[in-house]
Amino acid sequence: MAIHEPERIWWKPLSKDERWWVTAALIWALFTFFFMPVYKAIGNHTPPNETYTISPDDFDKLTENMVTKYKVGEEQGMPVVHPPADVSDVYLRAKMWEWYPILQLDKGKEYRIHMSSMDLNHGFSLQPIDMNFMVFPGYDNVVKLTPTSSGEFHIICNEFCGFGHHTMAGKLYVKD
Ligand SMILES: [Cu+2]
Repeated sequence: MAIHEPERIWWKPLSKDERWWVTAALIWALFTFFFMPVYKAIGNHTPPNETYTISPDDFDKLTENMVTKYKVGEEQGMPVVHPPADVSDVYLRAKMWEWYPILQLDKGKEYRIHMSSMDLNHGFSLQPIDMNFMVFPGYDNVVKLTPTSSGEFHIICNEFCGFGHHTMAGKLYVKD
């Protein structure tokens, strides 16, 4: 038993202010809850829902195949790949701790960017426009993307993936 016994009435009727805030919070929570599926349908930047299972080896082969065919240059040992006009499927391989290869895309053209990981979960984060997707081993996630501005973009990993996580930075070029 406490030295000073607490007051027995622990619940008091809500004051007018409290009632107002609880009501406002409830309305907001319900609104966001029901708006989620609506925004999934009408929003134009919802996450991809095209996914396949693929072994890391097979994905690696597809990536290497693309690199061999469409390589146009190299930056510090990292190939730069520019797929021709009739090719829209491109591959981006994530592994500890690199994004491979450097993709060079054309502005206004629609691409299907396949992403997969060779080891563990990574996070694709395109900067500075802040587009984010999870990249998983064993899955090929297809992101449909049409670049609307040209320039140099950076891909960082936003899912902690070990000692070299902070060095896991890639590049993406968009040409006019
Ligand atoms: Cu990573």
